[in-house]
Amino acid sequence: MSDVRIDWSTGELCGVPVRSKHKRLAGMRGAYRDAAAFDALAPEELVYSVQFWMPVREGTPGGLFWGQTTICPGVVGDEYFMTAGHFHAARDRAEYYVTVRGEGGLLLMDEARDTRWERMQPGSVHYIAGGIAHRVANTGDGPLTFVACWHSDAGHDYGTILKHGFSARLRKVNGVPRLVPEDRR
Ligand code: PAN
Ligand code: ZN
Repeated sequence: MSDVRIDWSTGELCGVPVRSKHKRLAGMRGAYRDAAAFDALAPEELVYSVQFWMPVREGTPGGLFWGQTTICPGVVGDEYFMTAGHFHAARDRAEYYVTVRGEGGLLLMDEARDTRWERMQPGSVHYIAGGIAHRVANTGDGPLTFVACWHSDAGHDYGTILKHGFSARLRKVNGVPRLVPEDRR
């Protein structure tokens, strides 16, 4: 019997080795476009939670990690609640995302800063190639959950996104998601 189980109806993991992290609005200052809308929301509001299983030490060559991310429904101004987003520190490391429930958008940006997006819906399988920054936005009315599998030696480069952002944002325009190019910065 494995140490970890997944509930496929929610994506939730259970088992002793499972760890979790919670991202609240206070930890995402600067990520959203509309600063006034951001300041009007409660800093302690939960944006997303991640559960993950690291069966080997971070940095182990050839190992794999498993996780699930649940993003709450919500907007900051017209921008959907989303993950911070990152490149993998080891740029050649790829990843799979698979949607469990909800509706969303996966933003994919290459190192030339070209951004495209893929719709996420239950059952959609997304291959994130190496060298591609990835961020998920919840475009639906309920929780968006996806599972992920990535290399234990991938590492996370959050700094590049913190500094330069993505070149486009997924915004709610006339009630539907639209990829809107960012002003240059
Ligand atoms: C995912 C992400 C998770 C949270 O497990 O880490 O969805 O997003 P941020 O890490 O951008 O906050 C993954 O892509 N791992 O590599
Ligand atoms: Zn990743």
